[in-house]
Amino acid sequence: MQISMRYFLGLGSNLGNKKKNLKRALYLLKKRGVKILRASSLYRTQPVHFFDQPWFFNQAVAIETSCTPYALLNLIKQIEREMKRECLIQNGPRTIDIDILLAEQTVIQTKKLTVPHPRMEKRNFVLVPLKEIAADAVHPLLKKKIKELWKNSQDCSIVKKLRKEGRKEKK
Ligand code: PH2
Ligand code: MG
Ligand code: MG
Repeated sequence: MQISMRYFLGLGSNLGNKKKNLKRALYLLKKRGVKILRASSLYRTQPVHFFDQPWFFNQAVAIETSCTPYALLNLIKQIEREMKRECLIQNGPRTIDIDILLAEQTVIQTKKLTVPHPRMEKRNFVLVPLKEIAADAVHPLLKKKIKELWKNSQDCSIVKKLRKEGRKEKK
């Protein structure tokens, strides 16, 4: 029997066709045997850390895989490479960014990998999509639910849910 693990990933894109990039990243994860359990809506988000760049599209997904955290990290790096991610400035523009946010209650703090993702509790662009699919998931270090982290967030950056295509906006 193969043991599988559940993770939450954060995806972001602010170069090229952002919606298509997020879709392709999920497709490539699936192609490599990762099961997508839930996917949040897409959110248009104001850039943080490095301001002079286009707004991002961000999304959170819940996945299941037999990969260990390190194997998953390698798989993610392959996908980022395959999508020709170029990221010349730290926190700067990129076609795709896939981050491991949570790995159940696992805590990893090594040079190669930090889980839960550092600073996730300080970023609206992570908390809002994650809250949509995992409001009650618990951060293993802060011992707080995602919805509580969101309530306590000091981040003022703007996060807007993307309107679904084809649906008319109410007047
Ligand atoms: N990613 C960053 C830096 N800043 N800002 C937003 N809104 N969304 C991101 O995904 C993002 C960011 C570095 O990974
Ligand atoms: Mg990253
Ligand atoms: Mg990131």
